[in-house]
Amino acid sequence: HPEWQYLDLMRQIWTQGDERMDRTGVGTRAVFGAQLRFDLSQGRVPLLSTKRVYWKTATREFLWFLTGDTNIRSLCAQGVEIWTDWPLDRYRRETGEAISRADFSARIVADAAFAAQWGDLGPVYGKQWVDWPVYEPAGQDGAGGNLYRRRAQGVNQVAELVDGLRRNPGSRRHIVEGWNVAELDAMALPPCHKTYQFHVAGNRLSCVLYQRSCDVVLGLPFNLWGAALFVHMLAQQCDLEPGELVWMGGDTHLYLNHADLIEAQLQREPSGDPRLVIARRPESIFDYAIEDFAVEGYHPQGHLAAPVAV
Ligand code: DHF
Ligand code: TMP
Repeated sequence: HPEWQYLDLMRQIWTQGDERMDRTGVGTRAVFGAQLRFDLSQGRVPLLSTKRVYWKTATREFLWFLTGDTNIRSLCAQGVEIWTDWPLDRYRRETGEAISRADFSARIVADAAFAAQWGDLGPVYGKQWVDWPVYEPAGQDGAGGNLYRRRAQGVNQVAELVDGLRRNPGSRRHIVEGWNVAELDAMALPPCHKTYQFHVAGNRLSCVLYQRSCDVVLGLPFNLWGAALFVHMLAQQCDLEPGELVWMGGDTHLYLNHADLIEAQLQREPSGDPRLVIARRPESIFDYAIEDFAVEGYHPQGHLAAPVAV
């Protein structure tokens, strides 16, 4: 079963990883450099069966990236709270107010001005994917220095990807990049799933995802799902068949406060063969809605909750 790859990686990190302190202060065990491969043919998806993964939440996050939005407001309005902790942390630090996460999220939804001030994550995935900034020369200042103006519309990497896959499938340049070096400082978190490269062989569309930093318990199940979803959507839009997902991790880690979940999940055995069904073929890659997606044959074992390291 393909999920053994995930469990084997988890076990390997847990038993042999290097224990080190990390940015969040929680501490991790980590390996550097890892690879997983998944067959995506016939609707197959790398959706874990050894715990319930909220694939609709992950899908809502992915569709939010495609809108270019970087504010958590529309996620919170849909009941998706996976990004709330970072703006909440900033709000608490800067105002000293001891607001609960639920109250913060409710205020983000109710109050547009509050959301504009406190709900934005900076130029994270969505912004870079569909509106990577472009600067053009705009004359000189009084001292003879060059001036630049930001173009109203940046590069839509996703639109160009679809176009490229259709026009020139054999290209080795089908890349969506999140790592905008000049803007990292303005992001709440620099991108983890930073590079997606696509490849067409025959009529099969495959993807390599490079993830520089990976929380194997909370992040990876969502990231595998997101990448697989991306391939299935692109294949549909470009009249290709989904091929393979190759996931590559840089710092691939387990947080020490996930010990109970890890011990429990490593006792479980994978089963089943879930398939993604996309109900219709939208006009473009930007026109999918959550209702368009269903998963058949998903019968996971129970959810295992774990705290997220902020
Ligand atoms: N920071 C860290 N330390 N790990 C992450 O995985 C992570 N992921 C981020 C942002 N920062 C991060 C964005 N993605 C969850 C899943 C994905 C995600 C953030 C959080 C999460 O908490 N998942 C839980 C609950 C999901 C829910 O209640 O909807 C899970 O069990 O899957
Ligand atoms: P870092 O920026 O210090 O590497 O911390 C980011 C943490 O978030 C790290 O544990 C990896 C995790 N993460 C994922 O695994 N997947 C994701 O999609 C995101 C946004 C974060």
